[in-house]
Amino acid sequence: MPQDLNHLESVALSELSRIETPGELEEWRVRYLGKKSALTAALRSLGTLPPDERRALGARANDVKKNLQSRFDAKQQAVSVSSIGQSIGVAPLDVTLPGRPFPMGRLHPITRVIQEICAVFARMGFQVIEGPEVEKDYYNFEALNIPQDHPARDMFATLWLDQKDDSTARLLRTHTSPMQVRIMETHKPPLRFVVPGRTYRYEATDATHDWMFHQVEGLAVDIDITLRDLKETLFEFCRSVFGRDTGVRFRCDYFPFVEPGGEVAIECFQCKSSGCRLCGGTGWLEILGTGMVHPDVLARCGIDPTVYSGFAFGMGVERITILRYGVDDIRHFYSGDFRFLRQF
Ligand code: FA5
Repeated sequence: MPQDLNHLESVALSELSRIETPGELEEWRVRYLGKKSALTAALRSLGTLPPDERRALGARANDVKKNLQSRFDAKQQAVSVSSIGQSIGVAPLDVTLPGRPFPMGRLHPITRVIQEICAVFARMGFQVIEGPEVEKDYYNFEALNIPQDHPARDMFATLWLDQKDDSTARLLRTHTSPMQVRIMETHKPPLRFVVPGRTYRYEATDATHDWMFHQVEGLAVDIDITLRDLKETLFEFCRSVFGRDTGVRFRCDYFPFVEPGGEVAIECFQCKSSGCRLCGGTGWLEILGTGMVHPDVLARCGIDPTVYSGFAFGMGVERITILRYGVDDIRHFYSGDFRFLRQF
């Protein structure tokens, strides 16, 4: 009987030394340490032996069981470590290797320029507010002194959402100026607001025109606001965004909702004002329309034009980004081409 136990122990240990997987190890445990194993049967049969034999054989059987159990525990640990190593495919793990680079996302250039524009005006005391892209005829046109059939509607080729000719007809806003009216209807002067947002026009595209583009509207209403405030605010804006050395041109223009009206243009970065495809040969890129808020518009919004005056402007964000970063065509911005976008 002791010889049987010695044989059993040496066979079990030699099999254990060749085991490599958790499955094989479990089979081994059932075979040598399980309830139906030869060792368990030997321990159970001890009661049938005479006392002397029982003591000696019992001690030996328990030794064998303890030895097999402790060798099993050690093997179980080794097998589980190596199976983790295999499953992650790195054995051993080199913790000194540099980490894998994580591709960083970035803001679209238009988003960045909108944030920059708003930050410049925030420093001058303007609040930022947003408004609806689906607008009513009333806010986009009528309240801005552009009634039905007014020729100035041709300045804003419109994408209509309703087929009716009244002030409730819905459209995709052609400019951010409707927000002038919404702000003046709901806030009391003094007012200083900028409104960034998307605008839409039913227009053919070229290097400086798209059918969807962004504007930032500006509105300031207070006692004693003059054209001088308007010019100084806009020149300060141009100096902040384009630097002191870039040429800025201010000249008269017509918009029905301002009087007088004007426009600001920046010298073309591509040809240095000598004329090229980008600036249409003029040497200048128009970035914004502006003017003193028309007294009729103030009155329509419940603000007394004999007490208050104000200025407004609407700037094209894509045009400013073109000039800021030297982009040669507005259509790059929404082409979804990562080779273009990764440059910013
Ligand atoms: C307007 O939209 C007026 N609402 C601006 C205004 C506001 C005037 C307040 C007076 C007082 P205009 O159509 O010129 O004006 O557009 C303003 C700016 O938007 C332009 O100077 C230009 O920078 C930009 N812009 C106009 N059309 C396009 C277009 N199709 N694609 C890209 N940018 C455009």
